[in-house]
Amino acid sequence: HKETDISGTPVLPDQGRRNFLETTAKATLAGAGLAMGLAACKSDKPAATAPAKAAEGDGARAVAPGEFDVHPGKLDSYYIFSSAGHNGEVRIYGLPSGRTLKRIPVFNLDPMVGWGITNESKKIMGTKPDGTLKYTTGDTHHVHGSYTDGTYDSKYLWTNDKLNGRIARIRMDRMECDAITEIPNVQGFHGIFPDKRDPVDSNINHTTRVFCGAEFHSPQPNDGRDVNDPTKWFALFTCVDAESMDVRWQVKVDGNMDLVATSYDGKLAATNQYNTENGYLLADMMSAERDACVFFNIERVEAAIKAGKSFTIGDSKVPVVDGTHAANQDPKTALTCYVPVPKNPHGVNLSPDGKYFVCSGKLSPTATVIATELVHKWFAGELKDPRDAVVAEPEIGLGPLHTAFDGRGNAYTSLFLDSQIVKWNVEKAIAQYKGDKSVQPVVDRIDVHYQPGHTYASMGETKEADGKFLNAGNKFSKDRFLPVGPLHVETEQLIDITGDKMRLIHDHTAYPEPHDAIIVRADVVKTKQVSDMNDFPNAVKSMDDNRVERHGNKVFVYMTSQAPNYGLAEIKVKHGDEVTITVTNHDKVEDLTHGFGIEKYNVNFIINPQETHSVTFKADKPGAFWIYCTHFCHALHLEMRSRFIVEK
Ligand code: CUK
Ligand code: CUA
Ligand code: CA
Repeated sequence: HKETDISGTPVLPDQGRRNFLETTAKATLAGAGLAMGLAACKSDKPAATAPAKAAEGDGARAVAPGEFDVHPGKLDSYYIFSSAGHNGEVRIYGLPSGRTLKRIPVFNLDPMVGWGITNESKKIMGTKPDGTLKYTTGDTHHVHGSYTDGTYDSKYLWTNDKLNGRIARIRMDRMECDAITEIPNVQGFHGIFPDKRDPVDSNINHTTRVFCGAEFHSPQPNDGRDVNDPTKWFALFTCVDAESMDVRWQVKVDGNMDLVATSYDGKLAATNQYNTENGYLLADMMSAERDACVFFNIERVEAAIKAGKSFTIGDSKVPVVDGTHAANQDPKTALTCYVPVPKNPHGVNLSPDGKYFVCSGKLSPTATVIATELVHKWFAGELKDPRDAVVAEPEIGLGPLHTAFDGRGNAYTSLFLDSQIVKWNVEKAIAQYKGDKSVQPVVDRIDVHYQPGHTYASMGETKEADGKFLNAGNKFSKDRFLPVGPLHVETEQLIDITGDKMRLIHDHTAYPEPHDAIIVRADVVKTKQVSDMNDFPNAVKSMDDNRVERHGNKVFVYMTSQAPNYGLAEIKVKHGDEVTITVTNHDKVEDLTHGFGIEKYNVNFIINPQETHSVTFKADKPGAFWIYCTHFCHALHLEMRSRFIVEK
């Protein structure tokens, strides 16, 4: 197997990586105009004081063959719940194997499941008055789970749709999307994070709110009247109710939002801002030396809304409060605290002990450590300058994006430009910032392949961070897998972080394009393998209930499935009828899913054991059309058929 450089010239393996990096880094710098932004770095090398990086595959550190194998029939010890980017779905992988376990359709269409085809899924996705879907695309970036006592409770996952401004919820017992809410007056809804307890009521020690950041500012209201007036353009931070999925409130902010993190005490939500300049153009967005990480005082925001200090925008009924600098000058009443951080940060992550928020300056080779306690002090009027909440700002390498934690005081930051994960010690970084020149916060580096976006650790976003596995979600795979044409698969790399040195365990593929994920201990996750028929209000409960009912030109077909038969061998309707077919799967055996497809009618969905799904469509083609089971279920699966007869 020969490695080639970007021009196709065969080269030695290590050179291949280096050449590629240089070419990509240069292209990235030139293309995005980052050279200008990085002027402050003065060097294209990691900080000179950093320890030399250990070569990948170093014999002493290499992972022994089979060390992390999950043998046939054995189960993984962790789940990864991952976003899928502009594919619009959420995915589940097993770790350490990297096996794909499930793809959960959310904002996208999925003909296997019938997502976007069944009436039940269309109701969740949202329809226009004519019954067709309002949106058929989405862009998921972040997936986060609901919390109880500071760790995952396996109840819900939430994900964002950056493209159409929607938040979706997945119920974890079935691992299916059960609610989607469109957030008013936002564009570029990017960061999302659930709270971990109530800010006031100490009895509520679980998630009840989900916070959403909007990355793009837009005219408010956005009805065409103020498109040319920059003063009318602003972005909103949104709170959604975890149970009802209703939008509770919004906060007007200066600048934009990117990612979101929340404190363990329920009192703070944070979001990094890279466009404090409110720029429309790249150069404008990079013009300020510092941007910010803005903290929201949740208790005060909700008190302000209760006191009626809110307004509404356009047709939206959602109360909005003013969180801008100008309106929040007095710390003792402020709703927001803007902590300055270096140029265009990307990512904000909380340490598992809850003490520090880490916000990386994408265009600065640093990570900024902000003490939770000091942000509280600022809100109490006991800290003069929000910048004083910064307790460390170590130089860690080029293009720092996201930070993960091992629960032992170490942080792991993805370095997009350096194509590395850098491990650094938070307390050492604090000591260095205080003036101790003898400490070096960076303790290890590992090459990843290539250009990592998010990195995340096992249970790393909970109080139970266990420091076992770290995943690097890389944006370029180049030469890591068999070539499959111009679109490359992405590389997910699993790293062992139990020792002093990080060790690369293996690569697994991911169809473009995951961004973020969480790694959850397998024993935490509780799912049902067979549904309860009573959870489906339209279930055809008895095998004797198979029937066709006509109401004018509307025909309702009620049928069952039980391997290898459908409850009706024939369905007769008239050309032009509106047909609704409801199918209940009476099989109780785990894994005994049936499919339901109608030839030429573009109808296709599955029915898991004890579940019910329905479709509605127009019988617009006369003739006889086979209905067949699309999901392999039985030795007589091919014979599992029925006829759809449309009479002229
Ligand atoms: S983002 Cu993609 S690498 Cu949307 Cu969390 Cu940073
Ligand atoms: Cu039922 Cu295949
Ligand atoms: Ca900026």
